[in-house]
Amino acid sequence: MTKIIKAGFPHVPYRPERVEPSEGLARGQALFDDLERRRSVRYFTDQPVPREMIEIAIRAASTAPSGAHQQPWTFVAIADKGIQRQIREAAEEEERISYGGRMSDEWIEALRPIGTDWRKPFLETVPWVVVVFAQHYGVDEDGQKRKHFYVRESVGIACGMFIAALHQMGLSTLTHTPSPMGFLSKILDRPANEKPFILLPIGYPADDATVPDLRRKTLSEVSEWKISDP
Ligand code: IYR
Repeated sequence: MTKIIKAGFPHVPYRPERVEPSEGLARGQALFDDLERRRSVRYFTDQPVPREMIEIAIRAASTAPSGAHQQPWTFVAIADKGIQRQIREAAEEEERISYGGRMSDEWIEALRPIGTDWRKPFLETVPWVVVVFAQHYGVDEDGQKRKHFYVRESVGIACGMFIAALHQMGLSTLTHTPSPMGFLSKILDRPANEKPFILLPIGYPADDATVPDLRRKTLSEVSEWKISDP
């Protein structure tokens, strides 16, 4: 086969599965119906979750598009009660200060329906905690720094895909952002080019788990359409 070169870089043919619009719509509807059932969960059981499920979710997340294909993320997967306790204690220490005055009144008021406070017991209950780190620059084999582009966008998209993959497998999670998160770099011994991005406790919801009775915005509330007249 002749090699394809575009702009001086090797290309390979891209032949995704062909899907008719009717079948595409049915698949989209099924995906939406499933994603629509996802909720952020704060009450978990300690029921074990096989490592392979976390591995496949990380691989799914890592298919995300990223600036210059730099894949500027590291998923640190923790199933260690000692480390989980350290994370809980440090997170609660920061959150106690945040809820005790570091957060604005407006912020506290916005969180009222969510019912959160400084206590984070789920960090110890769950079988897995995954901390996603954003690599603000890369480091070559020879120690040279390489700038990364669109880091927050890239890592944000990867996290969304990670959450969708967990949900698809029947697992629940919560996007927890204890602030500031510097303690995670220390506890998890991460290098200077990585900054903590999001912390996700992962497991099965408790039998008596509840979630706030909230509604999602409708399509018309979240979209605006510019379509030429036929
Ligand atoms: N980081 C705090 C506060 C918090 C902030 C937002 I925005 C939330 O949607 C939920 C919580 C915490 O994790 O409790």
